[in-house]
Amino acid sequence: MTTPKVVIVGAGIVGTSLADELTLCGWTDVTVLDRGPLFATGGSTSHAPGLVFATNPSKTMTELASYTLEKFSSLSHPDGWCFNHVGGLEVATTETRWGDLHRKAGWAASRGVEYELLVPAQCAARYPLLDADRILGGLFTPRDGLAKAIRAVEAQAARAMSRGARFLAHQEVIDVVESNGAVRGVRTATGVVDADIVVCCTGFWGREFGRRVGLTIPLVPMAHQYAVTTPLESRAGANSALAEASLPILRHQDHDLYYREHGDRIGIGYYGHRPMPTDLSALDHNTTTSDADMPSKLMFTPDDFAEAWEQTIRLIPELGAGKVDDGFNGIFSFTPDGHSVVGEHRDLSGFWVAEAVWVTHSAGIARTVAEAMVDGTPSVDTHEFDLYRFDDAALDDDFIRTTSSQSFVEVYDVIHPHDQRAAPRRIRVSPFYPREVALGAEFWAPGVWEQPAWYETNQTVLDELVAAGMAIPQRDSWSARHWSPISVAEAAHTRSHVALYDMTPLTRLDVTGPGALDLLQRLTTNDLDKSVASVTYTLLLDEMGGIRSDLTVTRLAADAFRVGANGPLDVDRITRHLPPDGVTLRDITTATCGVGLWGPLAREVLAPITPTDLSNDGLRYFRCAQTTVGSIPVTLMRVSYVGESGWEIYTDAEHGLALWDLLTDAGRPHRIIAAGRIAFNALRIEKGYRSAGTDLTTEYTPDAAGLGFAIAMTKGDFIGKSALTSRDAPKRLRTIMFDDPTAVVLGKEPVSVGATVAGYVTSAAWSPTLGRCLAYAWLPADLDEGAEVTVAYQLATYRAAVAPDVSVDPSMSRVRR
Ligand code: FAD
Ligand code: THG
Repeated sequence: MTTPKVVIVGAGIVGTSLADELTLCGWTDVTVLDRGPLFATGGSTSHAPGLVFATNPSKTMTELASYTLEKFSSLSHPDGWCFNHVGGLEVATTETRWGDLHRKAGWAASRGVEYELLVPAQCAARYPLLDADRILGGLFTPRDGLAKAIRAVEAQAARAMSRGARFLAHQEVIDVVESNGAVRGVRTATGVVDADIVVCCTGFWGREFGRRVGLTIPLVPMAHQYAVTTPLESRAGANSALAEASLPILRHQDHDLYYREHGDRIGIGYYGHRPMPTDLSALDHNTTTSDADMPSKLMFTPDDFAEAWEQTIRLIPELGAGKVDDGFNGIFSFTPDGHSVVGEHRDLSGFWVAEAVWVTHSAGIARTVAEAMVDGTPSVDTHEFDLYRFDDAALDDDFIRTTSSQSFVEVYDVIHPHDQRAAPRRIRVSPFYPREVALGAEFWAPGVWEQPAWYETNQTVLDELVAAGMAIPQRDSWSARHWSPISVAEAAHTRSHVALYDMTPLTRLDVTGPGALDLLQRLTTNDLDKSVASVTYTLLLDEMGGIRSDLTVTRLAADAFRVGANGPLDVDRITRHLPPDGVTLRDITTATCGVGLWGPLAREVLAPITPTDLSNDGLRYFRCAQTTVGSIPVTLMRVSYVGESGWEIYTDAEHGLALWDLLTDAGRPHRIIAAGRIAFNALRIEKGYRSAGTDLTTEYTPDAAGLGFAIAMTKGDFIGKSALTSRDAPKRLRTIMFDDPTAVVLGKEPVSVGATVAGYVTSAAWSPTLGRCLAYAWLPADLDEGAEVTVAYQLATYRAAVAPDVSVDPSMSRVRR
C-alpha cells in the first residue's frame, strides 16, 4: 500500500511524536527535517526541564497530557527512563490559591486524574524541604512527574525509523513548494524533498515559517528563566544519577515558580519576570546565546531572577545557604489565549501546523494530528486549539504581541472564568456602543467584540424588584467577581416586560447561489428545504456524529440563506466545503448589526413602528420578514435564545444607532431596558438552550445533548449522519437545580452521584424565575429526574437534583404567544 509522502519540519518533541504516531497508523513514508543536529536540535525541547502536570482548565488538554505521560512511561531508551512519576505537588499560600487548588482538584476528579488535597503537614511529608508554616495546603497528583524530553524524542524517533521514517539533520527548510493550491514538497539548501503533506513543527520559529505560506500562526517566542542551585546538603545521595529526582515536582504559583530535582540540586523555573519577547532574526548570530548549538538558550539575566530567589528561600529555607549555580533564559512559544495552534491550512491543501505545544501535551497533540490526517476526524474535541479559532481582527501583529505577552504574565495566575483582558480592547464595537456606554454598560470582550455584561443604570430596576420582595442571595467572593445583582434584575425584567439585547457579535453569513441549498443540506442536520422566510435550527456535526456547532438558517430566497453561527470555526467549516462554483459565502457580521427585542411586551413595542403584521399568524414563530422599522430596512427573525416572544432585528451597520433609538423610544412606555450577556445566559439556561463550545462539543451526539429534534434522518445525506446510528451515548446533558438558593457554580465543577464522580458541569446561571442556580451537566444516561447529585465547588459541596430539561416555558406558550 502506498501512503502519502509526509515531510515534518522540526525534530523537536512535537515533530518526532508525530512521526511516531503517523508510522504507527501505517503512514510510513515520513521524513523529518531539522535545521539543527539530531536530537539536541537547539529547539525548546533540547533543554526543557520536562515537568508534566496533567490538570488543566481544558478537558481535552488534560486528556492529551494524560496520554502523553502514560505514553512516555511506556517508551524504552537505553540510557534510562523517559518518564518518572515522581508526582506533582502544587502549594497554596493564599486563600484564593487554596480555593483554586480545590477547583483544579475538581477538574482532576471529573477527568480521571488521581489527586489528593493535602494539609501543610502532609505536604511537608511529601516534600520535606518545604516550610510548612508558609502554606495553607497543597494538591498532590501522583501520576504527574518528569518527562525526559530528549530521551522521549530519541525513543520515539527510533520507533518511527524502525517503521520506515527518516530523520535528517542540518536541513533547514527554506521554502515550501506548492502548485494548484496544494503542497508538493519543501526546499532546502541541497534541493527539493517531495511531499504530499508538509507539517510545520518548528516550535517558536512557527510564526516565521507560516509566513512562507501566507499563514498567520499567532505565537510569540518568549524567554523564560530556568536556574539550577548549588547542591543541598540534605539531599546528598538522595537521588541516583539515573533517577535524578524522587521528590515530586513542585509548583509555588503564588510567586510564579516551579521546582524539580537534579540529583542534589534544585532546578527553578520562573514566570514572574517581565515578558521577554524575542526577536528571531537576531538569534542565530546572537552573542548573548549561551550555547553555540542552542539558539533557544539565551544568557541568564540575574536581575530578573532576584524576586524568584527571595521567594524560593522563604518556601525552601535550606536553599538560603546556597545560590544559583547556573541558569539560562530559554525560549518557547506563547499564544494569545495560551492554547496550542493546530490544523491544516485552508488555502494550501496538505500544509499542517502543530505549534505552541508543551512537552506536556506533545504526544497527545501528535496523536490528534495523526488521527485528523489518517482518519479525517480526531477522537478529541479540538476547538480550543484549532488554527482557525481566531477572528481576523485577532491576527493583527499588535494584538498577537500584547495578548501573548499577557499569556506569559498570567501563566500561573488564578484565572477567573470571566476575567477580561485589559488590552487591547475596543477592537470591535457595535454601532450601539455609544448608547451602551451612556447606559453604564460593564463590557466583556471574550473575543474581539465588546459586549455589555450588564448596565449600571439598571440599578433602578434592581431596586424596584428588591423593594417588591425579590431576594437575590449574596454571593461568595469568587462567584461575585465579574457579576452584579443587576444582571438578575435584567433577566427578570425581560420575563416581565421587554428588553433589548445587542446581537451584533453573532456571526452572520450569507450563503447564496444555485448550490447554496445543497451545500447547507450536506453540511448540517436539519431539513432546510423549506419555504422562503423559514428559519431552521440545525447542527454542524463532525464525521463521527459529534456536535461541532449549532446554527440558525434563514431562507431569504430560493437560493439565499442567512446563517447565524457561533464564530470563526463555523466560517472555516463552511468555507472548506464550498464547491468550486455555484455558492458564494459572505461574512456580513461587521457590515451589519442587530438586536434581540424580547419579552411579553415586545409586540407592543414593535407593532406601532413597522408595517408588518406581527400577530401570531402574521409572522409565525421561526419565520422571518424583510420589512422596515421606521424607515430603516430590517430583517426580522422570530427567534429567541432567551425564550420570550419577540424578534431578532438586523440592519446594515450605518442604521444601527437610529434603530436603537427608535426601539428605545417606542419601548419607553413599556419600560424597555437594555440587558446584558449575564441575563442572556441565565435566560437561555432556564429555557433549556445549549451553547456550542461549552455545553456542546464533538465528544457528544445530538441525542445525548437533547438535540435529536434538530436531525432530519429522512432528508438526504449529511456529514455525520451514518455515524449517528452506531454511536453509543452513555452520557446525557441534563439540567440540575441546586437546593440551596445561595449556591452558585460557574462551570467545570465535578458532579457526583452518591460517592462517585459521575460527570461535570458545563454552564450554569442563577435563575431569577426559580430563585435557584441551574446548571447543565454531562451525567450518566440512566439518571432519573429528581435524582440527587452533589457538586463540589471550591471548599463546599452543594446538593442538587436532576431537573426537567426545560425549566421555563416547556410548552412554548411564551415564545409562540
Ligand atoms: P522545538 O523543540 O523548538 O523544535 C522545533 C524544531 O524545529 C527545532 O529543532 C528547530 O531546529 C526546527 N526548525 C525550526 N525551523 C526550521 C526550519 N526552517 N527548517 C528545519 N527545521 C527547523 N514544557 C513542558 O511541558 N514542561 C516544562 O516543564 C517546560 N519547561 C520549559 C522550560 C524552558 C526553559 C523552556 C524554554 C520551555 C519549557 N517548556 C516546557 C516548553 C517546551 O519545551 C516546548 O513547548 C516544546 O519543547 C516545544 O516543542 P517543539 O517540538 O514544538 O519545538
Ligand atoms: N440567533 C441566531 N443564530 C444563532 C443563535 C441565535 N446561531 C448560533 C446560536 N445562537 C444557535 N443556538 C440556538 C439555540 C436554540 C435556539 C436558537 C438558536 C432555539 N431553539 C428552539 C428550541 O429548541 O425550542 C428551536 C425550535 C425549532 O427548531 O423549531 O430557538 O441566538 N440568529
